[in-house]
Amino acid sequence: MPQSTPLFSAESYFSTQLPPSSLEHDIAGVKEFVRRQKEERRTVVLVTSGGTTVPLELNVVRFLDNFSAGTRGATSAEYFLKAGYAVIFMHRQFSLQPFSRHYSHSTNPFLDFLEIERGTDQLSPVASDSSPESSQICVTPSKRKHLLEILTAYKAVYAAGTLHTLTFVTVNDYLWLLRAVSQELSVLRRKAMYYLAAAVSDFFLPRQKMSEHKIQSGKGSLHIEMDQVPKILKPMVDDWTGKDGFIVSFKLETDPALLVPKAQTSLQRYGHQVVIGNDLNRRKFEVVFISRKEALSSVSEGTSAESTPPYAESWLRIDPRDLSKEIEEDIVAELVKRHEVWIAGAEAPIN
Ligand code: 9Z3
Repeated sequence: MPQSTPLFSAESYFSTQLPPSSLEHDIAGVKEFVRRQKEERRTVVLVTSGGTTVPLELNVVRFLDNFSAGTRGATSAEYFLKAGYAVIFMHRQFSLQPFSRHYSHSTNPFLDFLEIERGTDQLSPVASDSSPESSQICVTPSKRKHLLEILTAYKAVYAAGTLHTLTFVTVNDYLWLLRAVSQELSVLRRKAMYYLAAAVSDFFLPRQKMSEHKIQSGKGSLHIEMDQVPKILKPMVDDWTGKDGFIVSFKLETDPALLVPKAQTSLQRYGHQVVIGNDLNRRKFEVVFISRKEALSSVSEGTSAESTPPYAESWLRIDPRDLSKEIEEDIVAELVKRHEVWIAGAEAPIN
């Protein structure tokens, strides 16, 4: 009978896997950011975004990756900022970011809407002068309105200091950062929201089992046995955030029949506030909110509870043909409403 490896608990994971070298520095930055937001009495949301990698070697040449461009996280972060939240944006290095996402190199390269206006050469008025001093860079007129809107929002956020960015690459970086950031943010108690949109690998290779150098070919097929990534939502709810945080996780499935049951199981198992289920191919225009029924009783109508007790199942849909609308706008509006109810339900007043 094959021997099964014991599962990693969160505790055994953190006692055997090494923290990223930038952790201390990153957390000092988060501490300062949270201190300032607390002083200014803002609500803060941690948004995680993008896929996590699983390296196969210590000197990494190959790795597995999880699907995610970071659209959900980057777009949602913008709507949270617009709603007055301060945002800790923890994302996969090089995945999409709030504001700059509108000008992604592949879908809307910014060089394509810049134009050069050249001055005239004084000595030879016919030839145009291509020196940098006499050239101006302008935005194509048709793109100006949109750019101005984005740039204005971006500059306002930076002037207010309400966006703090952190990066991860591997699932190990992600887990260490998530724990440390959650612990820092927990000082805000119910005024902190955790919006876990990053695509997190379910499996990983513990460093003790990794080959130091590049895995060599020549021995036929490659067999790798991976361990399960510990289920960190439970300690996150109970310990890291002291049961006070408003925690929203995402459940990604490709089989529509599994979406609601898996989201319900997740909520039941971890006891957090909301699971948002999304089908890979429909995620841009349809999501389902799963939450406990009693938690919804004081939220305004507008979402239809139609599932079996004790869970409320509310579908949020937009017209897939309307490209000017982003579903994240409605997701964030709904969560902001629910978070207000959560804050109002605190036993002791929150500063
Ligand atoms: C999601 O489900 C996100 O909505 C997407 C966003 C990754 C689908 P894009 O970045 O995609 O807009 O391209 N994120 C969570 C996925 C996840 O890893 N969930 C885990 C699970 O389903 C645990 S919470 O088991």
